[in-house]
Amino acid sequence: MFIKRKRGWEIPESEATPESVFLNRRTLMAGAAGLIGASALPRIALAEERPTSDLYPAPRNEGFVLDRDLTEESVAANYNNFYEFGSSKSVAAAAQRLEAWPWSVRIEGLVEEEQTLDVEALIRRMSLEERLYRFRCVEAWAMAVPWTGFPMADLVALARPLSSAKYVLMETFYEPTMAPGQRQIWYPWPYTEGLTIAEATNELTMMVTGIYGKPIANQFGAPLRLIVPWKYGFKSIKSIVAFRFVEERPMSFWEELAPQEYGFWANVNPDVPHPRWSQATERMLGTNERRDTLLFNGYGEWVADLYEGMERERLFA
Ligand SMILES: Nc1nc2c(c(=O)[nH]1)N[C@H]1C(S)=C(S)[C@@H](COP(=O)(O)O)O[C@H]1N2
Ligand SMILES: [Mo]
Repeated sequence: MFIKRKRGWEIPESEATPESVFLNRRTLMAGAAGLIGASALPRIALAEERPTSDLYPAPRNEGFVLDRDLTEESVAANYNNFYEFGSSKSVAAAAQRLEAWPWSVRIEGLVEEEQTLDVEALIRRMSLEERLYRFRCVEAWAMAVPWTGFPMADLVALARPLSSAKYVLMETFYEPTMAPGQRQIWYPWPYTEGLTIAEATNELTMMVTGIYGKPIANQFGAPLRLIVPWKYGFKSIKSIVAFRFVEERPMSFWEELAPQEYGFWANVNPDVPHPRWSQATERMLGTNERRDTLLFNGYGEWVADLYEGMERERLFA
C-alpha cells in the first residue's frame, strides 16, 4: 500500500486510524463504501429511557477537576470509535441496534467462585458518582466528559480474585448479526483489553454506566464500559460481557493487529511518538483547539507509582 510520508501533525485522522496499518486495498475499498453509507445518516440524539434512568444524574465527585471545558454532548455523541458498528467515527446511528438491556456479565477465571451478574442489578448495587475526566485517543483527538459509574475496585472486590490472578482480561460481546463490523473477519473479534490487577483497582479506574448525567448511550459502549483516563482510548473497552482473571498478560484486540503500534501498557506520553505520528499535541473535539499532550494524560499523581521499576517495559505505546 502506498503511504505518503507526512510530519505527525499533518496526518489527517482518516490516515491515523489504527486500521490503515494492516488493511489491504480490497478491504480499504469495502471500508470506504461503508463510510459513504454512514455519512448520510442523521446525527443521533441521546437519552431515551433506560431501566436505570432513575439513578441519574449521580452526585459529582469534586476530586477530579478539569483544565479545559467539557466537550459538548452532541459532539462527543457523534464522533466515536466502536468498530463493532463500523470503522468510521459516525457509528452512533448504527450502534442503536445494540441490545444493551437486559445484559449480563460473566466473572470467571482465577476467582473464588465464577458468577454471572445481571448488569441492572449490578449497577443498582454499586454507588454511582460522576467524574469529569480528560479522554485521549491514540489518534491524537481528545475530549473532556462527565462519566458516571463506579470504581472498578468495587467490581474486583465482588469478583474475589485468587492471589494467583495478576491481570484481568475484559471482552466485548460477539454478535455479528447485531454488529455488522463483526462480519469483517480480518479483525480478531471479540474486542478484548486487559489491565494488571493494580491498574484495575487504581482509584481512577472506572466502570462507566452513564455520561452527561444520563444512562450511557449505545455508541459510548452501553451498558457497561471501562474508562482508564491515563491510557490511550483504545484501552477503554466498551459493552463488556466478561471479566476473566488470569495469571499471564493477556493479548488485546489492537495489540494482536499491530503490536508495534498498540501495546499492552499504552500510557499517554507526549514524548513517545506513535510510529506514524507525533503524540506531542492533541485536538479537542468540537473546538479543534490544539493542546499539549500531558504525561499520563495529566493523571501522573494517581498512577505514576504503578510503573516504578518498570523502565524496561514499553510503557507508552
Ligand atoms: N468494544 C470496543 N471498545 C472500544 C472501541 C471499539 O472499537 N470497540 N474503540 C476504542 C477506542 S480506539 C476509543 S478512542 C474509545 C472511544 O470511546 P468513545 O467513542 O466513547 O469516545 O473506545 C475504545 N473502546
Ligand atoms: Mo482510540
